[in-house]
Amino acid sequence: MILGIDHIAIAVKDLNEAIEKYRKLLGKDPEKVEEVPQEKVRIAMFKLGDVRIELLQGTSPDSSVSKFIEKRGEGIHHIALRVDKVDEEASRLSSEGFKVLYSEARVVSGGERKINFIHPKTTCGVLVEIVERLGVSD
Ligand code: CMX
Repeated sequence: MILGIDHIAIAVKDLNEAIEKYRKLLGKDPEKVEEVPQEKVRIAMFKLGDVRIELLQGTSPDSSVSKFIEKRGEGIHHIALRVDKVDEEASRLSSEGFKVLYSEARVVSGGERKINFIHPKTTCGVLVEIVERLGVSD
């Protein structure tokens, strides 16, 4: 089941500079800055009510975020939908004709989140992440 929007992710060239900009824009510090090696990114999460803004920088030239910036420049990279069970949603979406990118959902952030992605070609040009927050109530 889709529970709501978890976060909106913005691809940036320089995470530290982007954090400073968004700290001023939002008037708060990020709740978390971390590397997600499975996705070859460093991220900063700013929590705004129930939704987060995620800033993303690729950590290598073959990172999908680095390739995105190379092709399109900085900007909105994906929208993440919070779900209760990521594997069930991936199966449902796949059976509805959406292209699910990972055959197995990935557990990231020290076991905090389990994620998968839907190819933008099947979602009107927007990369969609589905995310289950494991053992967290907020
Ligand atoms: N949003 C919308 N369109 C995108 C896109 C994005 N984020 N990334 C790529 N595309 C488009 C490209 O513009 C291209 O369109 P055209 O064919 O019209 O030129 C098409 O999709 C294919 O693009 P590509 O450059 O060939 O890119 P790849 O096929 O190599 O990869 C994708 C695209 C979506 C499969 C890949 O980025 C992916 O696997 N993403 C999921 C993982 C991910 O994004 N991880 C980083 C975030 C992790 C996190 O938040 O923790």
